[in-house]
Amino acid sequence: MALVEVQVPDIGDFDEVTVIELMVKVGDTVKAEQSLITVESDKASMEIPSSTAGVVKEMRVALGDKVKQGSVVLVVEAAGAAAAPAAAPVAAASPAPLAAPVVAAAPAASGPVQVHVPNIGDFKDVAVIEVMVKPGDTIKAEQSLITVESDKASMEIPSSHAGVLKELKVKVGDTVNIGDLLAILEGTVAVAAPVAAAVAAAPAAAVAAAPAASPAPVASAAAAVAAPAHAPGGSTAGLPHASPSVRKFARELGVPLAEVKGSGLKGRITEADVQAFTQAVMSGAAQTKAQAAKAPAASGGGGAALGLIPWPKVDFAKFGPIERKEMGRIKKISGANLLRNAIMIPAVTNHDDADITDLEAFRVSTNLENEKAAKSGINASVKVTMLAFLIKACVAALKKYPEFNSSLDGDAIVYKNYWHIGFAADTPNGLMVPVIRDCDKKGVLQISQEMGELAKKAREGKLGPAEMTGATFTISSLGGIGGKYFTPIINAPEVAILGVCKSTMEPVWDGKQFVPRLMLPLSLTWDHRVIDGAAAARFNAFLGQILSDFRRVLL
Ligand code: CAO
Repeated sequence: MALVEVQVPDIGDFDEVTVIELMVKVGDTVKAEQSLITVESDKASMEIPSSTAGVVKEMRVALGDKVKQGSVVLVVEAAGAAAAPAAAPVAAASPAPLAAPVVAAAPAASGPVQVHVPNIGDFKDVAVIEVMVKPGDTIKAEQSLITVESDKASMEIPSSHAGVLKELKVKVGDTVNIGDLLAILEGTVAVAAPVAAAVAAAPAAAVAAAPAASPAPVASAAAAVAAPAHAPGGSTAGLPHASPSVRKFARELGVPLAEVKGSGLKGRITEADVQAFTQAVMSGAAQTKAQAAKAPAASGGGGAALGLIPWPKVDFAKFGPIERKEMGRIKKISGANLLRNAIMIPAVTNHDDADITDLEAFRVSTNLENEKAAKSGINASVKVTMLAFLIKACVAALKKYPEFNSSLDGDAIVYKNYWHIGFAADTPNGLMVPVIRDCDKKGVLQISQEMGELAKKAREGKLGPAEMTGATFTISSLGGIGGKYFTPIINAPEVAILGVCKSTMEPVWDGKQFVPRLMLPLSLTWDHRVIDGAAAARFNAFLGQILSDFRRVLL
């Protein structure tokens, strides 16, 4: 089988263009005419097709490379008779007279002048995807008026004259062809030099009819786009940075491209980005702006977007005296977050009990010793709370079951190799979640001290953003208040949260008799997309083992 070098065909007036997207890789099987790379100038982007069917053996270009006519894009092991002679330059017989001006110089005129779509090569019915001017604008000759796009290339169409735009004859979504009336200008001045209007020959259109075994089918596959050679101004800055085929792909899926984050060169949006965005929206991990605008408010108002019946409107004053108070900022923010997390996460809660009899005895004696030492001036008094032990125990469990220390990112699970633990703090302004960083590297005393400081700051409304972000797991303790079990709401993008209630002395059967043990109720809520029930039961059981014998933390 022959090795064929696929070259950049005649790309018209362009001297050098930048490779902005690689659409194939070594080992891929490509068809003749299949797009291989996307190249871009400041006025147009186009996909370069393969002249030959076969298997990609070698890539000769990388993202960011500059290429021109004749540059070798890649080497293909040609499939059978379809192989074109490797020596034949891809664009050798390119038919497109690209540099030739297609809009002749018009004589100077003072009356209205019609601006038509110039010769855009083989393109037919190209879509107008952007209108860059509006009536009343003063237009320079060669200034870009609109951007059109086929499935293989996009280009800006320049004005043949200078003048004031009186009427625009096209709008976004229209399709245009050579000769179509674009605009009417007044007070026009002819372009001194012949206008090198956009000329484009579809890379694949001409070759479509060429038989596979044709000795030189590649010539007619030449991609050729010539933008105005010296057109000033105008850019596609208002458009998302993406190749025509990606834009078409996004349109087909109904994806708002402006909301997709590009991972390609210079933030260019790739097909994979559009796919990832679609998956994120479909899985509920992300929302389009349109969806967000329809989303229910923090109070649960609305709900139409979810197909729910309207929120009941009741005149409470009819039934007795009332007092109405607007919610504070923190309550509103946390309310909106809690609502989203409650609706979007398929959450399940496992309840369990941990025997903390020995741990509580140790905690109490530690606090007594600390107090004594502080009184004798040996060290500052730090009160150790059960929550600090719980944080340390949770870190050990998170290390053993790393999926609990992860986040969902589209179809991927992101495992974090750091253990920053958030704890819910009840404040006069509402619920806040300060974060203690690197709990794996800190002892119980240090965690207790930091927790005290952060809780104080939270109550005083002095927490900074850095002290409330980056948590990998959260604990919500109602132990100082009461209750038995509850179902905490996961703090997205975390995937689990531990709720703890007040420990109580209970009779526990030790195999021979009931003995009094101090039991701590645990409620672990987890995201079923990432975690299974069995893993959650194991996590709780392991946590219980550690809390009943804290030496296990060292194992
Ligand atoms: N069982 C029994 N007693 C407990 C306990 C438990 N699980 N946890 C704490 N206690 C005791 C403490 O030992 C302390 O008693 P002493 O004063 O006799 O030593 C008392 O309860 C008060 O503890 P605390 O609440 O001040 O300290 P903490 O470390 O347990 O909690 C903080 C700190 C900031 C988490 C807590 O003050 C708080 O704000 N909790 C509320 C969290 C919350 O609102 N969660 C719900 C979120 S969902 O809306």
